[in-house]
Amino acid sequence: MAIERTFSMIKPDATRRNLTGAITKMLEEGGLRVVASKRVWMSRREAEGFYAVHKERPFFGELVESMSAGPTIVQVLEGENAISRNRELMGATNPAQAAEGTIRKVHALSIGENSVHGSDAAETAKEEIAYWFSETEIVG
Ligand code: IDP
Repeated sequence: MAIERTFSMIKPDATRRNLTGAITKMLEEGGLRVVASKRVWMSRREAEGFYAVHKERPFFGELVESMSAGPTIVQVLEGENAISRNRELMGATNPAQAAEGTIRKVHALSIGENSVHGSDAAETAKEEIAYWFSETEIVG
């Protein structure tokens, strides 16, 4: 199996409820290792840039608003098949459809305030890691 890196965020709805440790524990117990982590309060411009792929979607304004409403923990996670493993641990985008025991099932409030982000493919993982981290900040 391939050791991969993926990009993860603990979103403002979760940091507001003091869930940074609880969510990180679920990621670690799920087999992923945190190899970079920092707390950022992203600007609207940073949120718009990060989520540019969604700019034509009807929820874009709401997404930018919620992502710049408070602190986010940005992380690089490493492990076997880290990209798909993280997506499994997160659960479906809409918490009402997320599987039992997933982070979103346990902690998310709604489809908009769904507590975590995780890259969906190798190319996006690379881009998203580079958006928030320099190589020297990642310590494997
Ligand atoms: P993902 O985070 O599971 O990969 P995406 O479809 O890439 O889901 O959407 C990115 C983010 O946009 C979601 O995590 C969620 O916060 C937000 N979002 C997606 N769909 C909706 C919606 O219908 N209403 C409000 N926010 C949404």
